[in-house]
Amino acid sequence: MRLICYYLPAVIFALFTFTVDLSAQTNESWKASEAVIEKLSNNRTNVNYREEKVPEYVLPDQLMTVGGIKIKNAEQWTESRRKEVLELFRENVFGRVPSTPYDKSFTIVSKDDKALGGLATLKMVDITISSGEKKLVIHLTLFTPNTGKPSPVLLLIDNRGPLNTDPSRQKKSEFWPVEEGIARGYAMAVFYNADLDPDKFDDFKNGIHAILDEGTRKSDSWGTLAAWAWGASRCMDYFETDTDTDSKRVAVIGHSRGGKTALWAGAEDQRFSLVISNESGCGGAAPARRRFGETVSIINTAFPHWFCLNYRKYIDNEDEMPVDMHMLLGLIAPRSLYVACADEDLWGDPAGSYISLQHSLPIFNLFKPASSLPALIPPLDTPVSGGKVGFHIRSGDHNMLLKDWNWFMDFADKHL
Ligand code: GTR
Repeated sequence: MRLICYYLPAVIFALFTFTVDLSAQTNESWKASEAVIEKLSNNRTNVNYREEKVPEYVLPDQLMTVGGIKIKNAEQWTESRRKEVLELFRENVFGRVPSTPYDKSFTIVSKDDKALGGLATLKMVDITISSGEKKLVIHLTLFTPNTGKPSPVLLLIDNRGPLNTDPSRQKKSEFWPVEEGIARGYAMAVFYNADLDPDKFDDFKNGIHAILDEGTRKSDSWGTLAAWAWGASRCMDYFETDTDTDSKRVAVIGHSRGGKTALWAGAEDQRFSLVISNESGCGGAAPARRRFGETVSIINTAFPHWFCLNYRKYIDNEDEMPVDMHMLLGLIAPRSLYVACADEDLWGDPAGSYISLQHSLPIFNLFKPASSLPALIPPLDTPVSGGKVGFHIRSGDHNMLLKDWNWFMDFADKHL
């Protein structure tokens, strides 16, 4: 489908940003290091890491309906355009959740109310999804601070395997800093994405697909990222039943493929009041049209199971997408959104992720309080936030570290 509703301010803004990036040699604004560009460009000669080689592009108008009506207020957004944009992402990027009925049940498999030296309660919860004879278990690990009242929750979509999220806390990883989260008053929750669907191209015959998919696969059937996002919502179902957690204050967090998933979970499920997406890149916060770092072509080739089949229509054809990722970010409004990137992770397009966030502001600003961001990309290791949105670029490589979490929690302190 071709959108004719491109608009002039977006062109001016894109040109302005392009100019800014080229001239942003000062300490005031982040710019990728030449050494990193060189190294990455040598490693993958067919990938663009240079700002000056970003093609001209025009982002779709997030506030113009397919029928050509300009959205002017929050009510119009919520009642018409938001639903339309959500459908466009289901149809063209992530795929649709099947409507197959299912049952779910929660079993607290173990409970230790003296975890972390008595500071927290640890619950291991089995979330069982069943349809007829078939069933699947999502293993949720949940630490809640022993404060005697419901706590806000930071729910991590773990794409790195259980070794990073050891409930016994013998093995600690900065990827999931439970002790620091509990000390700041947060319930720390995690589930392993592969419980929903193994991270491989296997014809959608296992995981939740084996339970809920019916008939032959369609061009808009859900992919693996959508299955993981659906799993985050089932964890939310559980939080609604647990008096140690405050289900009105739950953040969903993910890194990289988990960051793409967190964004989609927050778009699909408005019960999440904060979304934190770390280095989500292509298919996450980075605009497809910039073709910077990982592209629609590369991601569909390397990870053909992540998205719906329709997404392949945009391989080397990004300008025909009826959406771009600023609109995915806008689907989080009026809730809170934090986007994080890493200096050396040009594969994930930090500059592009900031551009997306800036272009999502017209959606956030249909609501009060107003959201704003500096015109220039902020300097390294300098979080910025305004209204409902926040952003940082951390020094170093592709990862999610305690430093990132501390900035996430600073933002969450104000927004959860
Ligand atoms: C890469 C992939 C990225 C990102 C990353 C990760 O190989 O190209 O899109 O998701 O993996 O999840 O760490």
